[in-house]
Amino acid sequence: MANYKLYCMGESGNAYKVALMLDLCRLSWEAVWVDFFHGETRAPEFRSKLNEQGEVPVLEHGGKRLSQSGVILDYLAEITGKFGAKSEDERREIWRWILFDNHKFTANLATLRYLVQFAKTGETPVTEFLRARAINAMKIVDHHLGDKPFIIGERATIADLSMVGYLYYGDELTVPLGGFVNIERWMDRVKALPGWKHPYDVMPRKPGKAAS
Ligand SMILES: N[C@@H](CCC(=O)N[C@@H](CS)C(=O)NCC(=O)O)C(=O)O
Repeated sequence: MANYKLYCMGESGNAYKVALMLDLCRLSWEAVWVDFFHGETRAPEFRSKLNEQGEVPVLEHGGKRLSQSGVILDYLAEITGKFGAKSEDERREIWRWILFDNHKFTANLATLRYLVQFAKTGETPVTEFLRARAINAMKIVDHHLGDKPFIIGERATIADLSMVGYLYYGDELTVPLGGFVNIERWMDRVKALPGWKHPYDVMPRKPGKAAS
């Protein structure tokens, strides 16, 4: 029986951040598919039983139930001793980037992808606004990675797993990744970590699109 239960769906980059960490740490886990596209995260039962914030990922482990990918990553880093901080300065630097990720990087990329890819809004002033903000955030990250292989320096941490997660959805993001050379190299470095898998290969998708 798996030790960790992750409530997720393949389309969720935020859940993928946690799935990736679980796989890179070789932890035994099972995915519980959440029917996001039919409103499960908005249902009273989900909010009362799993997460009052109405979001995946949710991780259950050892009697604990955790949400917010950054908090879950921090929890797993503490338990495994992998991909975490080795000093207080590193801890602050990791959180500085996870907060930037949640506020500006993932936030804009994910909302843009949702509108164009899943809600099929077509191009609108809102998608233009979000794409411009996503590209601005990507410029900041690309510049930051100009002189270091990973977000806080020489080794991968949970800050990388948080920030890179959505980027493997590629064309679905409707943002040109091609111009961001440092980001592309960074994605390749994370991809080269033993245990890496694409999001659609680790988490179940909507019916008819099961994980391979
Ligand atoms: N900051 C949160 C964001 C989580 C999030 O936005 N999850 C999305 C799926 S990727 C969700 O469950 N949304 C449900 C909804 O908005 O109804 C995290 O990092 O865990």
